[in-house]
Amino acid sequence: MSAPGPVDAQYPAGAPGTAGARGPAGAFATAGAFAMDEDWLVFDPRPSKPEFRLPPGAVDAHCHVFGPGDRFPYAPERKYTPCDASAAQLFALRDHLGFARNVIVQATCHGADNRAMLDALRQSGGRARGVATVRAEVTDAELQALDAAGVRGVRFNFVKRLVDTTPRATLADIAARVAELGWHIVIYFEAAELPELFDFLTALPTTVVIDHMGRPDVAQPVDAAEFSLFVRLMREHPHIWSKVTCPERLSRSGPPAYDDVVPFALRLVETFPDRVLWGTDWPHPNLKSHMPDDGKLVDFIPRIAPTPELQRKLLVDNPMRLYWPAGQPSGS
Ligand code: 0GY
Repeated sequence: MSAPGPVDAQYPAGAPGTAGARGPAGAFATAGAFAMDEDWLVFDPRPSKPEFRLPPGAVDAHCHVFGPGDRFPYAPERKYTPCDASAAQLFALRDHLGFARNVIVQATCHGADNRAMLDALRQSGGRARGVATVRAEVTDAELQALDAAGVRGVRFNFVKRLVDTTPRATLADIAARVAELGWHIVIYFEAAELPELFDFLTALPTTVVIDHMGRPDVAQPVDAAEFSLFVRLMREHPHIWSKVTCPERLSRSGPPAYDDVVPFALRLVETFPDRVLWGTDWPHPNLKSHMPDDGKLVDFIPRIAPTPELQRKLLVDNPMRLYWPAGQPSGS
């Protein structure tokens, strides 16, 4: 970790609605009271305006807020210290890209201290839902309070560079409790872990949403054993969904086309059109090779969801069913 750099420039917004315009405007910061990691890549402060027009009501179903560290300190047990990435910056990006809503996933740098995410939900005026991290000791009253604040899921993280291991029995206990609230479980793991996790995932008592297609090795053919197991998991278990996210994280061929990720995401969108979600993953933690232009990430969507119907399911119908089901007031 190093001293924070003077990354505080103001960026003028481009002409709204202009292809290639740069925005959103506003300062982006370092880690406030903290020093972001020396090799941390800061999100693009002026993403382009996407050429792809998102359908009305589109949901960015995977994004995070970080800090600001001086208000919402990073967790002592964190494995990285990011740059600050505030709710205001996230909502400016939402508007710039043309999304209507966000699903804010608790990031591991905040551990099980959900305050930054909850503050963002409050600021969203009902236009964001949350996925929390909770520990075994969480009380029923605390879970109820999270629910009232707009949390609809918990995240179990198996990526060893991000978290220390939590015993499966503890996770199963948490899963049983949140299932009673109608929440789902978001799972993050590396593809190599799937064989070992398979039975645990299929036994979970509620909807399971897997991050980033289970992180396939996209250098392998889409029909190779590794990704075939992931497809089998979804085919045989209708409670399992996937986020078709993070070409920038998975690609070896690189930006802006991320060609090698297309067959994997396309396979899931076409095979399971009612169980896929899409999100930006802003502010893109722990990328080392490059920082994506979020406008170009949106332009990737029609390559993996080629028809208006698939796009509407991916971006509107599916996330709305999971996070804003009919009958629940949209402002709560
Ligand atoms: C992601 C991916 C990563 C990090 C986190 O919570 C997190 O720290 O999710 C990663 O480093 O791969 O989904 O944002």
